[in-house]
Amino acid sequence: MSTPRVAAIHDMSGFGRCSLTVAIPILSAMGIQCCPLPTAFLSTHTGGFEGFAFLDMTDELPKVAAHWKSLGLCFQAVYSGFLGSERQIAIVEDFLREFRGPDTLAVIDPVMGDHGTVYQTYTPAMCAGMARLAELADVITPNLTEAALLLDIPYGELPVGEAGCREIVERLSLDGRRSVVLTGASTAPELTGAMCFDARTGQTEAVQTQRVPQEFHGTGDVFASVLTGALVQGASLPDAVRQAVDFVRACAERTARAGIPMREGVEFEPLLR
Ligand code: PXL
Repeated sequence: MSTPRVAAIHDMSGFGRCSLTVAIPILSAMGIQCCPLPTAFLSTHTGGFEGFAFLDMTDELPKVAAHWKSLGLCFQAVYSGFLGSERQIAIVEDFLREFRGPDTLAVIDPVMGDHGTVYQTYTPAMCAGMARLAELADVITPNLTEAALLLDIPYGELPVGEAGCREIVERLSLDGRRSVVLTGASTAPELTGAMCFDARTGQTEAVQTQRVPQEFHGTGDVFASVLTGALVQGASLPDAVRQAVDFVRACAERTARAGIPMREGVEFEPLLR
């Protein structure tokens, strides 16, 4: 069997371990060819840094898609995350329509914010567009902040606890047609992980691990990259979520022990093997 191929539509941030600097190494280590479509080039990510350089790549995306189409490329998965402008939403929608075959998996990480706050470069129109884009997904991977934005309810009014997380993923499933993996979902104070709704089975399941009592930047990107890799390898949704939860926990534990500043992301490199 040839090496599976994933189109990864995220930003490239030079420092801070997120998006493409996470997706490329993780997918490669999982034996998957990662073909990046950078949505923007930044000096750092926008969480915890000020004065970052930001080059919007919107105009390049359709040219990349057209060239790839002329080469007859196919992808086992299209995996999108942080977008650089409102116009990119329609471009990613077009990319999905162009490149989606009957077996192509569409994983959309609706990256918009964290800890109840929307990221600096996201406008309300971009958030509304992200919700529309996410309707095309087979699997979405929101955190709690993004779940509130997708449901169009204030962060403080999200349903809470294990029952609340179950309700959130079921409400986000588009009547059971879309799989939902809610990250940062916790069923007990000492635990964290994900709550997932699997559209293939109709089952909702919590996947939990011991909480590392510290926040880290970029864990959502590490999580969604491992999840995408495992799904492309043929894992079931709950098994892919388990792999992602366990890998993020291992990275978080190591990073906390090393005392690395939150904004530098998690030290996943030593654990890639
Ligand atoms: O981790 C999500 C993310 C991705 N890309 C950029 C970001 C963020 C979150 O802050 O700023 C550029």
